[in-house]
Amino acid sequence: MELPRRNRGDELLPPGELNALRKRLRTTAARHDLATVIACAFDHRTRMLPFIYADTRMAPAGVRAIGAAMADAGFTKTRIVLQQWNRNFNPARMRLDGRVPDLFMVSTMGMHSDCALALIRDARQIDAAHRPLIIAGGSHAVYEPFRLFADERSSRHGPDVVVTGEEFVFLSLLEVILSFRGKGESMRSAFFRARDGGALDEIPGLIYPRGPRIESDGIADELVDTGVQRLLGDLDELPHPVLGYQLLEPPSRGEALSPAAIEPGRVHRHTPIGSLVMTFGCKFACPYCPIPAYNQRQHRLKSPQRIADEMWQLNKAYGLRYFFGTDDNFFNTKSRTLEVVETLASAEFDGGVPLRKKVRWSTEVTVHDTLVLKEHLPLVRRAGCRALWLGVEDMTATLVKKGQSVDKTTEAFRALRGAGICPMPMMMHHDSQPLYSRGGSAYGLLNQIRLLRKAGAVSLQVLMMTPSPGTKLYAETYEKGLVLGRAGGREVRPYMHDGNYVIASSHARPWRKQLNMLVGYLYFYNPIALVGTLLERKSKVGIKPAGMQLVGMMGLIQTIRRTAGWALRLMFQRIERHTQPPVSPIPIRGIGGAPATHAPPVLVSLSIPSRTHRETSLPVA
Ligand code: B12
Ligand code: SF4
Repeated sequence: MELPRRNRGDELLPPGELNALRKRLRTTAARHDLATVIACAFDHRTRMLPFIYADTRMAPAGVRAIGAAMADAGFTKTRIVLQQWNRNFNPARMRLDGRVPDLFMVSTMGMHSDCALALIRDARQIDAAHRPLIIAGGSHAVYEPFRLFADERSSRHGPDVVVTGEEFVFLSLLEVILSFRGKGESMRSAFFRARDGGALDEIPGLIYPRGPRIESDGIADELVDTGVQRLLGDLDELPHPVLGYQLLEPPSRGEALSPAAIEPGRVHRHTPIGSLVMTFGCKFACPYCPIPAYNQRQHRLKSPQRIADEMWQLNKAYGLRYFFGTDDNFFNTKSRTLEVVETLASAEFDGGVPLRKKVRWSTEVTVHDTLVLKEHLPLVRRAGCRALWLGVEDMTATLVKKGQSVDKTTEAFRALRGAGICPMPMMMHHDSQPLYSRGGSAYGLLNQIRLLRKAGAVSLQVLMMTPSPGTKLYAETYEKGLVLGRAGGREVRPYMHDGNYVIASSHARPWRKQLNMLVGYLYFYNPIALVGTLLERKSKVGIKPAGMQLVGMMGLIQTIRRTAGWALRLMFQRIERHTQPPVSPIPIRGIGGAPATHAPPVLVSLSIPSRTHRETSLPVA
């Protein structure tokens, strides 16, 4: 089920609303000496292709954005802890400025949610008198917030509140709590008073638990959903990302926090790639993708000048040289893209130093829009772009139709290579695609990989079609009995929802799909291909393809190590399947009798997700 759309014309915040809120908070901050820890949940079992390097060497933008919003408002006693770098961090032992923090926040994607729930459980061990207010957010909170309360391992102990939105929602919540907070009162106590006064219900984008035992032992009887957030339209109103990087906890094996954040001069060593928000949204409407609905069908933008300034400031403050745009489809609008790349190509700072000499960037686009911008690709390169990730999915458009075809993909890849930009295809393997197809057909996985390599692909991503929460296809995939719950007694946990495991399939032999992905990677990343790329190193993309081959081969070893066991279970052991999507064991309601906007597609009282499995004889694809 997609996130519902707000009323037409009411999707976006009025211009200036976030700026005004930031200004108001700055005047309040001096009266509240807050200490805050923001943790980014990361499940190390997800470390494999195709994200093996980017997953730990790029400090995620979500936690940095929330940290930047705190620092911008004047709450500089804030620390960002990445489980990517601090896997033993234990919130029960955290001290900042010599005390237990006032706020403990957790950001998580769906596949890292086991770790997020463990962090929340640990934080709840702090005695009630000193316990921080616990807030959860991030993409898992956006699409399936109820699961943060419905975990069978946490027996209904969740965060105090979940933010299903962005900076504006979080800062509005903070403002309301601070307006209730008495001198010396804890943030938790002020939060409960704000909740009881009905003040939270005025902020769309929250889910909070209620029940007589919430304050003492955290057990929820119901969840209250305040609705779908209003989105920020003008991204120039966001706090500057330079603020977030100064809050990063240094990597360590310890459980507690270090006395200080990473020194600015060392930031680029730990996070050599900086993720950067440039645009949000995409004009397409692929049924397996939650992005258009999340963005309320809007395309949200930062001005070209602001993007240039952010790159420059981040380079100056931290030595960051490589950026990855968090765009859903950077080329979405031609005129707008041209404005950005023209500005980046010509921007100069500090009395004439060209930005393009200092920074390089990459991002995500579509094949369709790459062709629309074909003649401008040399300008895109002059603007500093060196690689573009493209959702090729299935080149023959059998699985997904968004205007791609073998010829168009080949044309787009050749044009990119011709301009000196690395094309990085993202493919989706699916039940009806064979490993190899005969007779000149381009349908098979290996046939397509071969075509992509010939067209100039520099890296490869092959993921199995996996149901994504917040999409039209999500509930249906479960209801059709395609989603696996267990194989050979091993339960499918959230970390396996990363596209690397076959966890949704109607194929008679799903293990084949698992092995197909490995064969596909092996066909692309191997020593012979490495030699080929070295021989071609004088092309416009230089030795980048050889570098990607090395990263790919290392990542492939990890991928085989992690997923081969699952293939064997699929091959030899009994498979159990889900018959319904994840449910909320806790009832969830909207405000004033309205239906909950973030409720699960099926609401079943007091059932436990892992019991929704059934054994099947497998339907044949
Ligand atoms: C960049 C990116 C990546 C990078 C991440 C690198 C990094 N370390 O940062 C890479 C390429 C590695 C990656 C990989 C994957 N990704 Co990805 N990725 C994105 C992308 C495009 C941008 C994320 C981002 O930085 N956004 C900008 C920041 C500012 O926004 P944000 O993270 O949403 O945070 C905001 C709010 O959520 C909120 N918030 C966030 N945290 C918190 C915490 C608190 C306490 C509060 C109050 C608020 C809050 O405030 C923030 C500011 O507005 C998103 C799509 C999107 N447009 O968001 C997908 C997305 C996050 N990825 C997704 C997925 C599924 C994956 C993969 C599994 C691959 C796949 N199968 O598609 C892998 C997982 C790899 C791994 N081991 O983690 C999904 C997650 C879905 C889910 N339910 O969680 C998303 C949402 C795309 C989608 N399908 O919709 N990804
Ligand atoms: S083109 Fe990509 S971002 Fe756009 S809707 Fe399709 S999958 Fe989502």
